[in-house]
Amino acid sequence: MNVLTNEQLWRLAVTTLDNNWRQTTDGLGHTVPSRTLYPHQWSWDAGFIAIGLARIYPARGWRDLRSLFSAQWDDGRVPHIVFDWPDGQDDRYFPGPDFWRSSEILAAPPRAATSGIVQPPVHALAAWELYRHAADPAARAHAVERLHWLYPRLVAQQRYLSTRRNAGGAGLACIVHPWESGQDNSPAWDAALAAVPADSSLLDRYQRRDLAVSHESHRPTDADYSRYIAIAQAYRSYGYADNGPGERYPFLVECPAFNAILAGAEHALAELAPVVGADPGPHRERASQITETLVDRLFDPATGMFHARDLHTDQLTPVRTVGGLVPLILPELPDDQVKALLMEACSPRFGLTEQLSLPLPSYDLTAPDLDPVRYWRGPIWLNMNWLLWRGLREHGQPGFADALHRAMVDMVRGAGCFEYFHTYDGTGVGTAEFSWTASLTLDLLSEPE
Ligand code: 9WN
Repeated sequence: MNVLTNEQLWRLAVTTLDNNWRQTTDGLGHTVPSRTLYPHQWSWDAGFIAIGLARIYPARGWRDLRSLFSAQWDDGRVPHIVFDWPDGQDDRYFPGPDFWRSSEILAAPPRAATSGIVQPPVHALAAWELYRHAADPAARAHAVERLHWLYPRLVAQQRYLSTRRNAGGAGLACIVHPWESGQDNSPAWDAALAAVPADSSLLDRYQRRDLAVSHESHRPTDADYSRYIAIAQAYRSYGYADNGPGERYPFLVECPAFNAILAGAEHALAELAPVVGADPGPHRERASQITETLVDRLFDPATGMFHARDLHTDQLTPVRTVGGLVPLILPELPDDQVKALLMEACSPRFGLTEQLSLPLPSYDLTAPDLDPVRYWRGPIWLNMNWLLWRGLREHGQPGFADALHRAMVDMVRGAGCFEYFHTYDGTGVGTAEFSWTASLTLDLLSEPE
């Protein structure tokens, strides 16, 4: 692919999002992450997508959020996938509706079949970006009207994550499946996953669909996939209830990026609350509490970064992954942790400099098991770097922020809107025409260095 000018890159990103828009029969419509690999609506993708749509088609951004939150469960959980088709009628993605069986489990099923797990709550931030970029009085009025609908649903989502998912009892949300982190195959989960037996017979019963459209060397292994299925099945077998004893959940982890995004959502809600006549105070308090607990429980002074805590063993995972740098997005992160994260980001493990040529990898560059093309085990993701860029700006680091901005835009300029990028040369890996790469590129181009 030729290196694109800014105008060409902008057009490519807009076309990618246009091609991935899907009008659904219920009239709502949404953007799919990818027409081939992920042909439905995904939760945190919808948030990142709306952030870019705020720059070109805000009404569509609000529709994406509306589609997702119309499938919110009564307990406040926002499912990680909203399916386009009714139960069992399509097999383009596994696990589909007939695996998750949301309609059998819920007393009041939402408008669509969904999965039963969640993803990081980036949606309040997306709503704030849509609101703050509303350019004229009509757009602002539309945003206010949309917020009156969305704000209570965002609050319910936060309540679900902060209470029902507080399995560790300290006030952080736990994840019950690696897919809930959004960084599915990250080495951060290896230790916790090793305790889950890999039952290969599950792959005789269920067929992976991802390998039909992407290369085996880029995707999680069969052993990990069979663990993913077993963990999801266990959660389903308890009706996706979150109040059982810990042993019920084969995987029970506190993820630093997930909880940083949870606290970030409270900050965004504090901005949005006055727009709908609500009190921002409780949101600010919760943001501060989560930030404090995150530092207490997930920061390791020995490594100078954040790590996931396995609630079964009460141990922090030793590996260093990009998710452990994401708490940098938090405005109230104490100076000591900000300094430590900057030092870690600038170490040979993540390679941040003011002259960097490629954005930060998903995994420690010095780790012997880094794989430059396999899913979350080394390659570069635009959404994680976009979060870090926001964190660098938040903490007064314009030199690093601008360098990272340049590296992100140049990588997509050279490779196109791929799902992720090769650790060492930035070539595109995974599925092409990936929505959040397109949308966050639009955000970056709209916010020059
Ligand atoms: C499982 C859709 C999703 C992203 C995740 C990414 C990947 C799914 C998969 O794709 O996960 O949810 O099948 O691998 O890891 O972050 O939301 O783009």
